[in-house]
Amino acid sequence: MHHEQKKAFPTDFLWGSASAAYQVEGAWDEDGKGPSMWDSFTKIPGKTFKGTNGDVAVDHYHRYKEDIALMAKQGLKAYRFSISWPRIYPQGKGEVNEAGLVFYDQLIDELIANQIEPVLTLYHWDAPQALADEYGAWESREMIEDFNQYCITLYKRYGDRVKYWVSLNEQNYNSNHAFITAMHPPGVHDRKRFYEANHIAFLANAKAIESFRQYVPNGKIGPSFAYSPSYPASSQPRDMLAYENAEEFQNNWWLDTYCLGHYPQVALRYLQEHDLAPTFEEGDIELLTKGIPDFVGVNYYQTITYEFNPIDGVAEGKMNTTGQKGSNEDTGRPGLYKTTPNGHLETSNWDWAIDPIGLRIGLRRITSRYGLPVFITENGLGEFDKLEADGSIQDDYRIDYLRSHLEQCREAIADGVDLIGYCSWSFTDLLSWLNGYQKRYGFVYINRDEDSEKDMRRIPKKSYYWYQQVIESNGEQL
Ligand code: BGP
Repeated sequence: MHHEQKKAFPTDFLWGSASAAYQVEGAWDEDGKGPSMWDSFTKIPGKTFKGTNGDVAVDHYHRYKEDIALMAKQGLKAYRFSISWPRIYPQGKGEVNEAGLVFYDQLIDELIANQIEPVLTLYHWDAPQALADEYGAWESREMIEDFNQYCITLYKRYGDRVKYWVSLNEQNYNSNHAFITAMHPPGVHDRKRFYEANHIAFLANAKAIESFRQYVPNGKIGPSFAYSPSYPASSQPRDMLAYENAEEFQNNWWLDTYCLGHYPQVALRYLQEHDLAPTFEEGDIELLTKGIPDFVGVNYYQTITYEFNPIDGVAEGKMNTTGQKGSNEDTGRPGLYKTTPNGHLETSNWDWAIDPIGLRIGLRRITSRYGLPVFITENGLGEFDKLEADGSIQDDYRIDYLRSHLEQCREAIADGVDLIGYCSWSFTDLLSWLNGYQKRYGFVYINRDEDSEKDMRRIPKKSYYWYQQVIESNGEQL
């Protein structure tokens, strides 16, 4: 008789949840912290939803003990957070700010005291404004060594207690918005500068990993990639070609370079032909091959479907940052591809396709192509939540989202994916870079909105208790 093997999560699976410094900490100018590029950018009128910024955020800087107590009560096994570079180096380099290091000492120690594995992100977009002023941050190769020195400081300080490290968070998504859509700092529309800055970020990532080997030899490190696996809109060959183009330019451009140490050939050739290719200097190729990670960090929210886009076709379309369903516009590169809604999938109010099987597909693609372990460093649903009169938040839609994605993780593990952990986005509600506070992701509701900080009370949602029993049963009870 055929006996199906029981599908299960490994016993040491890291059941986690995530955040990022700028989105939770607040205390933007306290204890010697210097300004980041986001501190400046969010103050420019019209850049963020209702002019929101992270000056106070959800006040995690002052309330981290309360937040960690809630993590411990939930049974969380891992917490992914990021370090604010200008809290450590207010000027980006040079003199180190001891008070900044002490804050993260305390955070890490508190996590460990509660048996929660710290997962430390070195860079989640908040580069020091001083380096932007001095040499244009990611547009200069000086960034590589300054980032390396900052990382070495953290390796030396926390390497004894932190085993899991994320190098760059969503280099792809961040540089796309920084240099193409102009929605992230420095707010530029220039594809050539995009490829140049992105190349420098690859080198910085590789350099940081090379140093990691020396200072934290027993640790594990990898970048977190914003992974939206591509689908073709149809089996028409020209849609298939558009899908291949998108996969190459939107995904493999990063994944291959991280994991294989070189750019995908056809895409590189196209960029050379169009005077868009990044500038290679001597030693670049060698450095990239030294940056092969221990795992691929995956931030998964959705798949994206592509179709043929003529040479005079669609370019940048507007992105839904209001939660008004249906307001997202298609976006593309003329002659290569354009996005199109996938009629088979439901979407969130921010028009993100909900596709749990897409996660399984993505995990398998990474496994087969690179043979590396995977760590899901973000996955979650941003939605409007309602604080009921009885003080509860009934976020069943979020439970459905997370459950269906975890079911596909279990399938992927059975398929042979070496999945070491899963961090939901996010633990508490927090500031969305472009969508304010109304697009909520947390297990824990924060009582504040765009108009008022209110009391910032922490209230566990229904999903908090659901995840609690998921962890307790090691994923058997989803
Ligand atoms: C990722 C970022 C996170 C987080 C998340 C949700 O791109 O790494 O920092 O913001 O997406 O995105 P959003 O807040 O735009 O809904």
